[in-house]
Amino acid sequence: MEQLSVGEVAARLGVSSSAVRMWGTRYGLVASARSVGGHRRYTPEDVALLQAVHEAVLSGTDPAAAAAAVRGIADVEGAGGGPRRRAGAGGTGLAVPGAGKAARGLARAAARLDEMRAEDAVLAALRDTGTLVAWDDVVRPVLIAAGAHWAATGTGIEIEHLLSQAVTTALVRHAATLPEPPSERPVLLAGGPQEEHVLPLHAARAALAEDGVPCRLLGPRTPVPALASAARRTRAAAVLVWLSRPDQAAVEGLPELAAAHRRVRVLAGGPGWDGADTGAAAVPRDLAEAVEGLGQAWRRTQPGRRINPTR
Ligand code: B12
Repeated sequence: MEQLSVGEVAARLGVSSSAVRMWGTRYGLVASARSVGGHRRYTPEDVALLQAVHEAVLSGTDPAAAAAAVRGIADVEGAGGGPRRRAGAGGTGLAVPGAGKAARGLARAAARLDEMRAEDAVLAALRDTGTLVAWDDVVRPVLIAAGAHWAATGTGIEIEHLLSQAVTTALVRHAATLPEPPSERPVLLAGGPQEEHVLPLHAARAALAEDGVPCRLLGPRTPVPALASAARRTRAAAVLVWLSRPDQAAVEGLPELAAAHRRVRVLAGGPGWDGADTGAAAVPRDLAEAVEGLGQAWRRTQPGRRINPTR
């Protein structure tokens, strides 16, 4: 097996030797072998990890998050006893720096592709703390780590898929245990016309259910005319369109949504709206703000109705 010196790794990656050493000390990506003379030697696995961090730096991803993510995966992949094994049986899981025990448990289960454990971890957090806290403290850190790992290495998509599945099921199960809200003037939640990402919408639905607010989730890739038609037919109190990436068709469709009927409130949620002209549509910054805005719009349609939040 070919092992490289610091200088050889630097030449291969096209960076300085000091950058390689700096990544080593700062992100824990050190050479795992030594030459006979005691000098550091990088194995092919070490070089692959450094390469991943380097690509993350070039693509603008946070290098600390990328390093933590690739190290976490390497720990799990090395759990058979290879040189990168750093933890007890099964490794440390997808690394979520600074996160609490529940997030680490979820990350470990996801990295091991243990769907049931991952689902249970999310469900337990939802029941313990409610959706807003569970989403921010447990679910989001692990999703971000999974996304950073994929961006840095181009691998681990199976972990992201399994994690998405487990999070969706847990949010649906949690919402299903809550009292059914009244059905009139619901809130509609939809992904934009090109959008596959809908986990934030599932989180919003669970949080709204905790507040007793009725809602319909239309899911990914909802064409604007279909959403406008659903808003009209249900006399929706509000609609939220989620975009994780920019989508001109969604921006151009906002007036059509606002015109669906007289009293519909339109919210544009997600990083895909950054910099877009959203006109009169409100732009919530996070789940709490979205749930607050949607809940308020619904409550305005319910004169005299007493709301009985469960959290
Ligand atoms: C899970 C996931 C998937 C799953 C989605 C499954 C599902 N059912 O939703 C699958 C595998 C389908 C997927 C597909 C793709 N994905 Co993806 N995915 C993710 C991942 C890991 C989590 C997404 C998520 O739910 N984020 C929600 C939270 C966790 O995001 P956040 O940034 O913390 O949220 C901020 C705000 O949005 C706000 N906020 C948080 N929650 C909420 C809730 C509400 C209601 C509101 C209003 C605000 C709000 O607060 C935060 C602070 O600003 C992200 C990584 C990431 N960092 O988000 C990538 C990510 C979004 N995906 C990405 C990409 C590139 C893709 C693909 C194009 C990959 C491909 N080549 O096919 C496709 C997209 C296909 C499409 N047409 O949409 C990129 C997007 C980069 C970009 N901006 O262009 C990301 C960021 C990964 C990365 N690091 O590069 N993905």
